[in-house]
Formats: sequence, C-alpha cells, structure tokens
Amino acid sequence: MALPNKPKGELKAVRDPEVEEREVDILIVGGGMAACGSAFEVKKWMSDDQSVLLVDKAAMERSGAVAQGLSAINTYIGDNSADDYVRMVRNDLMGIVREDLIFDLGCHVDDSVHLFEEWGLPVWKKTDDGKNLDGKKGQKQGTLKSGATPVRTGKWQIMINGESYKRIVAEAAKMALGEDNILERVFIVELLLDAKNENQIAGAIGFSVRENKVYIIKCKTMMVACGGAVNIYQPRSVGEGKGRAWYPVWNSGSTYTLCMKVGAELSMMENRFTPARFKDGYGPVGAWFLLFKAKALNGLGEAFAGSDAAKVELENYAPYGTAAITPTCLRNHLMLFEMKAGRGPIIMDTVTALAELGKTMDKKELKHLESEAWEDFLDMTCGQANLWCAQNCEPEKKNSEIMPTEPYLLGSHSGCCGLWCSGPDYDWVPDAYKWGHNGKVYNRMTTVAGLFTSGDGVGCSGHKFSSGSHAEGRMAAKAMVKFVRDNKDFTPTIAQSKEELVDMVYKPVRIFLDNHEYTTAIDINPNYLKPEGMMYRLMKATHEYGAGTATYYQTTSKNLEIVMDLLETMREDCEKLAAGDLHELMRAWEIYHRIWTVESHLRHIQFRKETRYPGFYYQSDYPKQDDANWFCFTNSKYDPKAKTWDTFKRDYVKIIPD
Ligand code: SFD
Ligand code: AMP
Repeated sequence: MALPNKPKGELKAVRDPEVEEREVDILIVGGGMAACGSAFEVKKWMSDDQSVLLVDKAAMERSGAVAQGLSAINTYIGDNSADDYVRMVRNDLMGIVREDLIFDLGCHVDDSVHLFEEWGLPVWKKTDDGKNLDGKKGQKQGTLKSGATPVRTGKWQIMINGESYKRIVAEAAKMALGEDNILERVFIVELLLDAKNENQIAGAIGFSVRENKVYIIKCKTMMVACGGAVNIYQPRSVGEGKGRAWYPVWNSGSTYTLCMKVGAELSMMENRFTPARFKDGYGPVGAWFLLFKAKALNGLGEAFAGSDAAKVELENYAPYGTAAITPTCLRNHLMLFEMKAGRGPIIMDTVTALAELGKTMDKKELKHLESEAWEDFLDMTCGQANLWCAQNCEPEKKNSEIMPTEPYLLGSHSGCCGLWCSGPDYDWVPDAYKWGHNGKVYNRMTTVAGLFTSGDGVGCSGHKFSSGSHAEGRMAAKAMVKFVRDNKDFTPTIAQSKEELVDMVYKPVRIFLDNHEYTTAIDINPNYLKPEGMMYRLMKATHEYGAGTATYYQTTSKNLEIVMDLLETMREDCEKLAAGDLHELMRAWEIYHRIWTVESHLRHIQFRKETRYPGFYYQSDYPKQDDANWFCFTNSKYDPKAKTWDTFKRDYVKIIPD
C-alpha cells in the first residue's frame, strides 16, 4: 500500500528505525513495466499456499520510465515475424546479441499489447482508406486482437494515446496481485545470499522512504527489475535545468548493482544508449522521423544523412553501416561527424515535414495533425512541450534543434547492457545459453540460483521497449513459480543478524546524527559528505574521463585508468555518506548504486579493445570495430567473497540466418 504524500518537508531520520521482517516465496523488486508484467502473471501459476510480495521505491501508478506516459509502443510484431524482429535487433546492436532471448520475446510481446488495449489503452487505428484515427475514434475500429490495423510509425512501432499508460498497466498489476502483497515507497538496498547454499538468493533488505522503518525480506526466488541507470553522467542540462533527463531520473542502476554485488554475471555493460533527442527538452525523435517523415538537417540546411559523404563514412562500419536501416548508434555518429566538422547544429525540419503531410489534408485534418505533433510530447515528455511554449516554437513554423544526450545504461530500449540470463528451454537454444538450478532450466534466471530479471535488466537483447519489458516480466514470473515448486524444501537462511543489517542500511543516518553539530553549515563537515556532493563528483569524473559529452563521447586507455581510480576512491568515501532525512538516505543509496553501475560500464569498455558502438562512445586508441578479436560478448563477475572482479569473453552464436 502506498503511504500518503508527505504533509510538509522530509521526514527526519532517527537512529533506530522500526524493523519489519517478512518471508515470502516470490519477491518482485521494482514496480515498472517488467515488474507489472510479473505481478499480473504470477498468481495465474502460483498455488494457494504460495506467497508473493512486490516492492517499489515509488508509487506504481507513476513509477519508472513510463511515469509520464508514452505516445508509441515501439515493439508490436503484428504481421511481421519473430525471425525478422531478431534480424532488426541484431542489426541495430551491431551484430552481437542473444538471439534466443530476442526470438522468445518476439513470440510473446503482442499478447501484452493486446492486454493493454483490453485494459483501456487507446491504440491508433488505420481506416481502409488509409486515414489515422486516434482516441475514441480509434477504439471504435475494434481491437488489434480482433484484426483492426494499428497506425504503424515504423515497421515495429504503433501509435497510442498513452498519457495514462502506466496507470492502466499498474492498475491491472495491482488488481491481480492484491494491495496486501505490495509495498510502495520502499527502496531495496542490498540482496542477501543464502547462508547454507552457495550462490543462491535468499532475500533483500530495504527501507521505507516515508517511515523510519527497515524491511528484511526472505524469499525463495526473486526478480529484480529496477530499470536502467540515469544521472551517471553529467546531463547537458545543469543549474536550473538540473533534474531533466530523458530516461527516468529515479532509476539509479539498482538492477545492475543489486545483482552484481551478489555475484550475478553481467554482459555487454560496455553498451550504452546515447539517444538523439530534441535539445534541452529531451523530446523523443522516433515519431518525427518515422510518422511525420521529418529530415534532420545540418547547420548549412543540408539533409546530411543521405549524402555521399555520409555513405562513405558509413562504409567504414559495414555490414551494419551499409544496411537498409542505419543502426541507432551510427545515426548518432553521423550527427557527431557533422558537428565535429563544424557543420552543426543539427536541426529537425519539422516545418517541411508538416507542410508536406498537410498538402493532402483539409483544414480540420491539418489542425489535427498539428495537435498530434504536440500530443507526441504531451503524452510522454511534457517538458519538451513546455519548452516549445517558452521558446515561442510552433513546429509548423519553426524548426527545433536535436542533439545526442548524455549516456544512459539500459537493456530494453536501443541499448543492451544487463545481466547474463538463461534463455528458454528449447532444443534450438545453444547449451551455453540455458541453465538453471539442480538440472532444470529457468528462463531469464541470472547466474545466481533463484535470482531473475527482466526489462532493462536482461542484457544482450535490446529493443523490447515498454511492451517487451512487460512481456518479459510475465515470462520471468512463470519461471519463478516453477523454481519455487521445484525447490519446495529450500528454506532461505540469512547469515547476517537483524542488527547487522539495520546498521548497514542506516549507517548514513548514524554518521549524520553523530557529527552534524560539529559545523554550522549542515552540508559541510570534515566527518561526512552528503550524497549531493558525491553526485557532482561522480558526474564530473565520468563526464571528463569516461566518454561523456565533454569529450564528444571519446575516451582512451589512460582516461579510463584515471576514472577507474577516481571511482575506487569514491566507493571508499561512500563509507562516510551522511543522511539527515529519509529522502537523503535514498539519495545516499542511489549514488552508491550509480557508482557501482558506472564502474562496471567503464570496466567493460576497458576490456573490449575496440569501438563497437560509434556514436554511443569511442575508444580513441581503438577507434575501429575489430571483428576478428571482439565478435563476442564481454561479461564480468564480481566475487562477493573475495571482493574481486573477473572480466572475460563469451561466444556469440548466430541462430537466425541473415
Ligand atoms: O519515445 C526500485 N520507452 C519507450 N517504450 C515504448 O514502448 N515506446 C516509447 O515511445 C518509448 N520511449 C520512451 C521510453 C522511456 C522513456 C523514459 C521515454 C520515452 C521518455 C522505454 C520503456 O519505457 C522502457 O523500455 C520500460 O519502461 C522498461 O521497463 P523496466 O520495468 O525494465 O523499467 P521501469 O519501467 O523504468 O521500472 C523500474 C522500476 O523499478 C523501481 N525501482 N524499486 C525498489 N528498489 C529500488 N532500489 C529501485 N530502483 C528502481 C522504479 O520505481 C520502477 O518502478 S521513446 O523514447 O522511444
Ligand atoms: P526514439 O523516439 O528515438 O526513442 O525512437 C522510437 C523508435 O523509432 C525506436 O524503435 C527507434 O529505433 C525508431 N527510430 C527512431 N528514429 C529512427 C530513424 N531515423 N530510422 C529508423 N528508426 C528510427
């Protein structure tokens, strides 16, 4: 149950919080698209004597990446084939992906989209004479499941009226799971391994951000779906614009940190997503490129992407560069190519696009088209619409700048970092890609027994988006129930005492209470540091040395060496983080999760001695792709006992032919 909003200010933290202990069979950490999928699905497979709990750091109705809503569902297979879906994802991610995971998702994703529509999400429809109908008019055309035709933007994307998308999905999840099985406003800090069985998950520990309360939760199996990592690099917007980002600011790499710290293997953490977005407002570009057919121009007014110079440049990255659809990173690369040559800035030609579309429209239709252009942002990034207002920008009269943003880490959008997970138990799945526990295979299980993930958490398989993340959460839920059933006799045991766990979670509070009277300025103290200061320190380091926007996303071996050193000191200094209230306690744990996550990102870049994703990042001393040595996954594992890292290669297996 969500606790009501705070009456005023933040709740002061106390030295000794209340402790609540719980024990369930299945624990779902996160309340976003993937977790809502699990919540919706799980009870269908559970028996009456099994128990489940979902824990979200925020309120599910508006938590995670879909908080503000979306205006498109980017993965709907429809008349396409799952094979082709694999080919698209493989091409976009420069050849190295887990095709078993992608194919499996492609077979299930549409079912989630059909459910969204059944729950009330308006999906745009195409009429027989080719007109687009949105809102109620679209709904009257019938459902996708009954054969109605969606409005396709690209081959894979469909348009929706999605401002309330997350509310709709969360409502279904809550109703299926039951409010009593949900804890909102509880931040999970660490996972706990079983005391008796090596490499098996046994629980998690977290705290409420609304009450002075620590939760110790034991479980037989767990899914961690806390989304990707945002604000690990200095964003382009600082000062009064601080806090703006494209991906959800609240997602702080918890998925990766929680799992890696108990020894789960990570894969492709070197991959990142550096999206091209409308400058400063972070409005997505997909609908403009695909639905409105707008072109990006350089500062000289040239449509550079189709130019001969661009073709020559892209040939350097064949076969992906020369593919029919240019991969997302290379589309960025072309923008950067123009900007570095002094031909910036890059402009989205909204004026010509709307004028072209308007040629065949009457006045009413034209007005509707213009409102669609606004609604694209109002439904998912309303800050961009605000910015247009603030800048007197009417897209039919004035073009807007677009720009590659700061980097994000994620595994569900156009990136593929995450956990190394088992695929489904089919004979066509290579043995190296399926595993489980006690001889049984569990789909989407990490390399820690009983620990599952989905959405942004599953590595090597991007382009799931909102729909695919939901579907993947459902797939993982089914496997988790099987895990519990197959491991009936397992009783989770936690090695640490209650006191030790509370000491760990509330350490920043106690450091604050012990020292805050030493100085008059509460944020400045020789005995502690505040999470905000640490955030700036992290962002400065990654920005300058870790291929942030400061260097046009370039780094070198020497820069990586420096930033790794800085990160190690930051982790040491985190021992002195101080939190005076519950919000600050959350900030302290968030920054800790961010540091671990970005460290793994840079560790992977350091290991992979090539530039696999030009446009997302560059290693200047290894500027080219090196297929001879690096056509493989790069994985890493942190050993929780020895506290050491191992980074290594795993084979790529092609399953779907070209
Ligand atoms: O325009 C803890 N996405 C788009 N998907 C689409 O299908 N269409 C679009 O149009 C998309 N676009 C888009 C998208 C996202 C954003 C932000 C914008 C535009 C502006 C991507 C999808 O939204 C994304 O793929 C999925 O939402 C990923 O799902 P998931 O479940 O992996 O992550 P989540 O939904 O963010 O949820 C995370 C949850 O974890 C909670 N959490 N809980 C407890 N303890 C902790 N320590 C926690 N840390 C985090 C969060 O509260 C949340 O509930 S467009 O760009 O292409
Ligand atoms: P975005 O708004 O950039 O997040 O993109 C939304 C969807 O459109 C994703 O599936 C992208 O891969 C796709 N997309 C965006 N821009 C282009 C483009 N120029 N060409 C092809 N696909 C695109």
